[in-house]
Amino acid sequence: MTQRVQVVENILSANDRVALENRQTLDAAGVYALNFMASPGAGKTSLIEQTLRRIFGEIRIAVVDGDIATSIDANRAAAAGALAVQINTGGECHLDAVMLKNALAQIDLGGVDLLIVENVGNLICPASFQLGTHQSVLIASVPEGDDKAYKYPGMYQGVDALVINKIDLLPYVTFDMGYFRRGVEILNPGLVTFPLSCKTGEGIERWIAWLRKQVGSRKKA
Ligand SMILES: Nc1nc2c(ncn2[C@@H]2O[C@H](COP(=O)(O)OP(=O)(O)O)[C@@H](O)[C@H]2O)c(=O)[nH]1
Ligand SMILES: [Mg+2]
Repeated sequence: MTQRVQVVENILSANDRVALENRQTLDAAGVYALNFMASPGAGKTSLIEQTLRRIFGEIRIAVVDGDIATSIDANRAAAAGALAVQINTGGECHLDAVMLKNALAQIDLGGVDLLIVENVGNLICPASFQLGTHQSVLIASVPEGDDKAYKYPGMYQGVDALVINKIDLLPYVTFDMGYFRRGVEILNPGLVTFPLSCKTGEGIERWIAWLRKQVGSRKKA
């Protein structure tokens, strides 16, 4: 048992070293990077598409998509106008810093203002692996249920912003927003939160305004 814990600690600290290198690479190029995490189907790729639609031509975006297989999401991001790189993890349930490092090597970072990393859909493993991104965003969605913060505290504790997607489905799904938000508040007090719908567009402008501010505060010299 002790040996296993030791091995896991070593893997995580090796990962953290590469994450630091990634951060230095991003900073040197003046790129602001976000790590999108969520369950499968919460709307990560949809939010990337909606974001691109609104800031294309204003902020230069690259997307790194992580999935266990296929390039469906990178194709969607590329179709929406992003420079997109797909990482297939071959079964791993999360991205790690080495995978991002290899993806960064394929991108001309000098031509990028914002990098969005779409992590593998999973509320557990991605929370344990730093990538070197500046901030992480959790995309929750209404049909997942209002108890997810209580059930996946590690994920909710570690993020810098929370999107609550699919609010267009609130009339059809049992989802107590007060109960959900109380769970989030206990784990991550004051967390900036964006209820929105990628389908109707409601709430997205507030998210875009936040994003513009984050990118603007790290503008290339
Ligand atoms: N009703 C509704 N459906 C959505 C919304 N956002 C995404 N979807 C749908 O949810 C499914 C999964 O979305 P996707 O972006 O692929 O999720 P991902 O797996 O997290 O990247 C797709 O069928 C989307 O059309 C939303 O705001 N409202
Ligand atoms: Mg996706």
